[in-house]
Amino acid sequence: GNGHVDKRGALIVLEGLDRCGKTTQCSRLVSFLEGKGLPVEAWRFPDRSTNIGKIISSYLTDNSQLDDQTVHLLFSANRWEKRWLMENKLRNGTTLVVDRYSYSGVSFSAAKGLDIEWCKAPEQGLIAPDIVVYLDIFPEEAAKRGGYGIERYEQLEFQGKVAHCYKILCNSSWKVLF
Ligand code: 2DT
Repeated sequence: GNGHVDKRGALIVLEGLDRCGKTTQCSRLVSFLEGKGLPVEAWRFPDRSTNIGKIISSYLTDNSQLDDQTVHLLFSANRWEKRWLMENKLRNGTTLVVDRYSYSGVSFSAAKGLDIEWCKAPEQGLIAPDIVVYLDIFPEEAAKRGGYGIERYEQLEFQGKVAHCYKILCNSSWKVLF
C-alpha cells in the first residue's frame, strides 16, 4: 500500500537506424506489457516537447546551423533533463520502453566524425538500461521502406556510417533482432 512497490520497473531501450521499425516495435511491446497488467510507458528521445527538445527538433527539421559538438551535448542534455523523472517512474514500478537513448546519441555523432570516447562522456551517469534491443537492418533495406523523409541524417550514406558506429557499441548483452 501507500504507493510503495517492491519491484522497480525495467528500462527497455530500442535502438536502430531510421526506418528499422523501432517505433512500431516499441508500441507493440508497450501493448504486450499492458496486456500483462504491467504499468508501462512509451518514451522516446529526443523528447521534442522540452525547450532543449525544441532546439533539437528545429536542428533536425530546418537548416539551423549548430556545430556537431553543441548538438551532441544538447541531445545528451535532453536525456539528463528527463533523468529524474525516469528514475522516479522506474522506482515506482513503471517499466519504460524507450525509442532511442544514449546509443543513438553516440552513434549519430560519431558517424559525423566526432571522437567516440568524447561522445560517450556526457552519457556517463544516466540510468543504464536493463535491456537494449537492436533492430538490425541493412541501410539499403531501411531506405526502401517508403523512402526517407526530409530530416537531417535520413540519407543512405550517413546511415551506413551510423550502422558502423552501432556495431562498435554493440556488446553481447544486446538482443539483436533481424
Ligand atoms: P527520431 O526520428 O527517432 O525522432 O530521431 N539522434 C537521436 C541523435 O543524433 N542523437 C541522439 O541522442 C538521439 C536520441 C537520430 C531523430 C534523429 O535524431 C538522431 C535520428
